[in-house]
Amino acid sequence: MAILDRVLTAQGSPNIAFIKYWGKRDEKLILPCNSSLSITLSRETFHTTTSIMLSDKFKEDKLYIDGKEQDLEREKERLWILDEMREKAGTRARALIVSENNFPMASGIASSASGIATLVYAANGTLELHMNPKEMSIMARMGSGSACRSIFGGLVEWHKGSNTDGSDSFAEQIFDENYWPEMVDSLAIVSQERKKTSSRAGMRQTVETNPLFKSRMKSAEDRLKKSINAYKKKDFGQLAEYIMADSNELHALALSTVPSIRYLNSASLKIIEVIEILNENNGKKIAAYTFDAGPNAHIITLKKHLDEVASALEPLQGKEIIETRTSEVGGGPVMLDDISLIDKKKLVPVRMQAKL
Ligand code: 2P0
Repeated sequence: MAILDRVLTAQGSPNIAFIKYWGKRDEKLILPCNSSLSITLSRETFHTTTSIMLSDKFKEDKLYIDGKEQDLEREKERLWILDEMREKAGTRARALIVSENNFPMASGIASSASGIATLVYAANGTLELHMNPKEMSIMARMGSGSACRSIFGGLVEWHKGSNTDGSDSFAEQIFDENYWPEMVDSLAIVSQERKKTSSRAGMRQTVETNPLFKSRMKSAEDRLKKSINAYKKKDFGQLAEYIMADSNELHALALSTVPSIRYLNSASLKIIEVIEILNENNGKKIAAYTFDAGPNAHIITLKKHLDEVASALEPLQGKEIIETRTSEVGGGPVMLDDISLIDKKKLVPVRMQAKL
């Protein structure tokens, strides 16, 4: 039985992929061509908070993100999973959903991963579906691929699976968030603009036009296995090599797609150079850069090297780099009992989050 006329609130966080998901074998169910691997970021640093209220009295669904009402027609590729969940729960009650991110959307920080994972988690509660994390990850995957990984904390693998119905394409926690507490992601924000090519369109173009894509599937799978092994041994140098190689492969693929897609900008390239010089001067890899579908640099390092990384990037601060935020490895989504983003009388958002 769904919970009606009451607000439930959940909070989740983005993830950063070490081995990237890029390319689908099924566009509707979102089945990937390769498995991927990520760490979930800490909710303390980056989060999406989502309140949901279901009611028989509502005539239609409404969604507000960061205070702005969204055009649901434009969001239907992601939000069809809400109907799936309602059908499972046997209710037609419409939903008022209010969601807030404490980081800029669509600039290479995984707002759709965080947003969809948090929505699935909140809806699972309000619809009383009692889905387990694996089932939630499958549901989240159908909304936005990388969202399936944000259902879990720690180091997470999204198994590509081979079934046509997607039943074996789900995320799984490999190590929890306490396994390697030294690990951090220092995000250097160099742009807050919306990207020109969405990930969805970008990966479709790559699959359709890029002859290099075939070899990517094998290299990603190999690198994924080796990365899990390096993480298990806490061999940062090895892991850093795989993280940077995979990011470079993704952006080389994007560049060689027709028409060419460029997610990195000149600030991103400068950061790559700084990290390479830093590693060279240390005689070993103490930091790794990785970029999603945007120019912002995620610098993966260990807490003991944070000062060195910060000094190396210092000349770019206030010029190329707008702001840096450092996150530990975080846990999966949670319910928040004492927060509501919905003004229950006016049925509009209550604004409460401070932006980065
Ligand atoms: C990833 N990215 O593994 C890769 C690396 C961006 C670069 O997953 O079409 O928003 O909704 O499944 O998950 C971003 O793509 O795409 C992404 P859809 P999604 O994190």
